[in-house]
Parts: sequence; structure tokens; C-alpha cells
Amino acid sequence: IVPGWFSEISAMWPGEAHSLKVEKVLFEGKSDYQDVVVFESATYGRVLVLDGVIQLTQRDECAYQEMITHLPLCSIPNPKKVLVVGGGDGGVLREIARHKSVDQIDICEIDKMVVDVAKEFFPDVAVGFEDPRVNLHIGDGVAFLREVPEGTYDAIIVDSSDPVGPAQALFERPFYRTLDQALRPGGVICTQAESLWVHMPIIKNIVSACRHTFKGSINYAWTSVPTYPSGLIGFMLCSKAGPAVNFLEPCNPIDQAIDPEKSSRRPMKFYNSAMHAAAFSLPQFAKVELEHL
Ligand code: AAT
Repeated sequence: IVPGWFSEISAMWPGEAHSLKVEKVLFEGKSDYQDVVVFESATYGRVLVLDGVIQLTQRDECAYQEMITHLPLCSIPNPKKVLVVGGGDGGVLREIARHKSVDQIDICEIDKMVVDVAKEFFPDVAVGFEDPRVNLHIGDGVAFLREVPEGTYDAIIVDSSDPVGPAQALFERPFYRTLDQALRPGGVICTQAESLWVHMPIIKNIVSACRHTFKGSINYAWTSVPTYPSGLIGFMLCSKAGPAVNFLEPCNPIDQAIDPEKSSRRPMKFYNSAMHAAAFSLPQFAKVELEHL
């Protein structure tokens, strides 16, 4: 509407739109699945947009990628095999790689163009693909999960776009069932679970579907990401029946394990154990709405 500004307009957050000043459009493409845009913004660095929706910016991607990764991985002892669904930019891979116990990192991203664009325009994020433990599969996460042998993964991170277009099925019960089957007993999932301010009906569906599917712990967490709708985003954390998981008290902290001298990657910017515990505190309205589902 205003020349030189990008506004994130969507029926998923009617009546509001966050805007960023555009310095320069760097890439515009159309993949088999979605429109892909990269632009340089005035104040958030480079921005990746899929079908008109902001997926990440250089300035605040740390908050999302660190939280969606370390909330699950710091909640279980010794994670070894980890799967990422979506996340084709590589940021979640970068964060998983901080965990020394992990020996296998599989990723299933539907859109190869996201991977290619991330490697070209977001090297600090796509650096995640350089870890030798990573196996990249290009394909639909739903079909991929159907083929995973039972009990394969310690943790699955669903870094998915919003439930319109290719990601819709990633928010449905049949998909959650395949996630549960793919986990070893006591294994955990963490999924992108939208905003408490604008998506309460979607969140209620996610929570009730997960209560139905996962027989371990089920907790909703959230964090601040200024360029996501309403400035925050939530995560659904669930564990499979088996060894008990207490998401609220991380048993596998990595704060101390990070040695900036030894790592070629930058240190974490957002996550620490106090942020982990705080992420599960819910505002009263959300607590009430999510309690009896
Ligand atoms: N880490 C950046 C944040 C994202 S990226 C979401 C990714 O999920 C995209 O690369 C998209 O191509 C991929 N994706 C969508 N559907 C599927 C599918 N069915 N199988 C595999 N990958 C898929 C999320 C941003 C959240 C935005 C909040 N408004």
C-alpha cells in the first residue's frame, strides 16, 4: 500500500499487518509450492517471505530458532536422533548442532527453493547444513513421517509455516499420530504453534489434538519474535508415553556447554535456562482457555 514498505497482510491475522521498510528486493521467485521473496529491510536485516508471510529476519531469527530447538532438546537427557520437518533455511539445524550428544540430524523440507535461497542470502542461517550429521530430504513432511520406522527419533521439531498451503496437514491429527509413532518412548516433539493473541482457535485445536495423541507431558510455551504476527509465537511441546519428561525444568542445559573459543558458530543470543522456564508461563486468559480441552 505504502511505496517502499512491505506489509504482512493475511486472512490469518485480519485487521492488522506488521510493516517493514524495504531497502532493496534481492530475490523474487515462484517455486512449485509458494512465492519466495527476499528483501533487505531498513532495521531487521534481510527478510525471507513465503506467500506474503515473514518466515525469518536476520535480526530476530535467533529467538525463534533457538527456542524451538532448545526447548525440546534441553528437556531430555542425551538426544541422539533428531528430525526437523520444514525449516529449510537451516537455522534449526544450526541450533541442533550445538548438542554434542546428537549423532543424526534428518530434515524433510518440501521446497528446495527455500534451501537454495537460504544458502545464497542467509549464510549465517544456512550454515546449519554444513554439519556432517545432517541428511537433507526434499519432500512433504506428511509423506516422510508415514515411512519412518516406529521409535526412531529422540526428538522431532516441526518448524512449519502457517496452516494454509503446504503446511496445513502438519496441523492435523493424522500427522500428530505419525509423530508419536516415530518417537522412541519418552521422546519429544516441538511444533510451531502460532500466536496467543491472534490464533486461539487454532491453538485450542492443536492442544486438544495433542492431548488426544501424546500420552506423556503436554505443555504450551511462547516467546517474543517482533516480526511474527502480534510479535510473539508459541510452541507445542509433547512427550510420548515412557520415561517422564518435565519440560518446565530443563535436565540437559547447554548454557555452560557453549565454548565460543572452540565453536566456529556464533554463541547463542536468546536461549538460556531462565528463558526456557519462563516460556511456559501463560497469561491468565490463555491458561483458562487451554485448561479444559
Ligand atoms: N525457520 C523459519 C521459519 C519457518 S519456515 C517453514 C518451512 O516449512 C518453509 O520452508 C516451508 O517450505 C516448509 N514447509 C511447509 N509445508 C511443509 C510440508 N508439508 N513438509 C515439509 N516442509 C514444509 C516457519 C515460519 C512461521 C511463520 C509464522 N507466521
